[in-house]
Amino acid sequence: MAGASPALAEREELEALHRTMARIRSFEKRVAKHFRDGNIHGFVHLSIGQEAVAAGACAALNTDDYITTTHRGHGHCIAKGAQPAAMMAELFGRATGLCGGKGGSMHIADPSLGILGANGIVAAGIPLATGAALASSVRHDGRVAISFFGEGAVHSGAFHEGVTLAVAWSLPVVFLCENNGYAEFTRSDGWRGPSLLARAESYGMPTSAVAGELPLAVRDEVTVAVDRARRGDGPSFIEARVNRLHGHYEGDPQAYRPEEELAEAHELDPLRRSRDAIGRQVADALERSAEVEMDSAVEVALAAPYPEPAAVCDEVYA
Ligand SMILES: Cc1ncc(C[n+]2csc(CCOP(=O)(O)OP(=O)(O)O)c2C)c(N)n1
Ligand SMILES: [Mg+2]
Repeated sequence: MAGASPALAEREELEALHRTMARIRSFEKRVAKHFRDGNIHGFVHLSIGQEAVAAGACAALNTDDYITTTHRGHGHCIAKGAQPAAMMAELFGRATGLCGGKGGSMHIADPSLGILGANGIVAAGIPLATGAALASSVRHDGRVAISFFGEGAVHSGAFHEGVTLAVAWSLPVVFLCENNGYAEFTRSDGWRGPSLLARAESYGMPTSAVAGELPLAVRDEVTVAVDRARRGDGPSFIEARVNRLHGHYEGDPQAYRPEEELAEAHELDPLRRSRDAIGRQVADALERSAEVEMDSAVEVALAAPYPEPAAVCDEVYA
């Protein structure tokens, strides 16, 4: 707000970030319930516990900037502006879904908002974001791309290829790695050789780490990388350390996780932290409004028709 004191401005920013996180959490709580009840088919992977990264990072972007995301992408899409009712309809397989009900959770996309897609293939969004950044650089249109991915993705050839090209051509892309400590059911601290950041640094781009439960810190760190990319100074790599509070997929009982570790992860729940920062009353109001919005998203989605059988091959390219 023009003329607002820095403390007031920061408070308003924190509230806006809490609102985004609450919307993501409410959306995914409903997805968990309807998956359990058998109303959603296929696999769903929730980002409960990781909302601050989506909220903070997308707050550093413009509407026409790009993102690519992963199998765990609901939060990134909501934070980038996707309509929850259309996302929910997609998960329920309805014709009004963002992909006409044919994609589901792992293929949510909305190109009109620069959301180039969730992706069931680990690391596949990295070269896509690099490609979008190449298009921006050729067109000189000032758009920046963020690629969200997990730490499991850095073992993939697609990571190496995407990052190498982005550095070589100084492309406007931010590689945002959400390190939640697990790739499926395997702890990620078992690899030999250099650390994640040292490995990323070896490609020749700036790297940094941020506490992924603090949305304002994420926003500030990502803003530095986005500004750099927009200036034409090339890509950056950010590691956001986060905690995944649910299983790898819904229904995963997480028997492989020690109880104390999960308890510590809950201590770092970003919404809990943020509630402390903005106060209970404000947080309650924001969370209630998110619940109402997401109840309505479910209601609208459930009332929508399934795609016509005759449309089964429409928009299918392979
Ligand atoms: C190319 C490829 N290999 C393997 C898989 C199976 N798989 C799905 S998610 C996943 C782990 C990903 O871990 P991470 O990148 O850390 O993301 P997180 O699930 O922790 O968010 C794997 C191996 C896949 N989908 N695609
Ligand atoms: Mg992981």
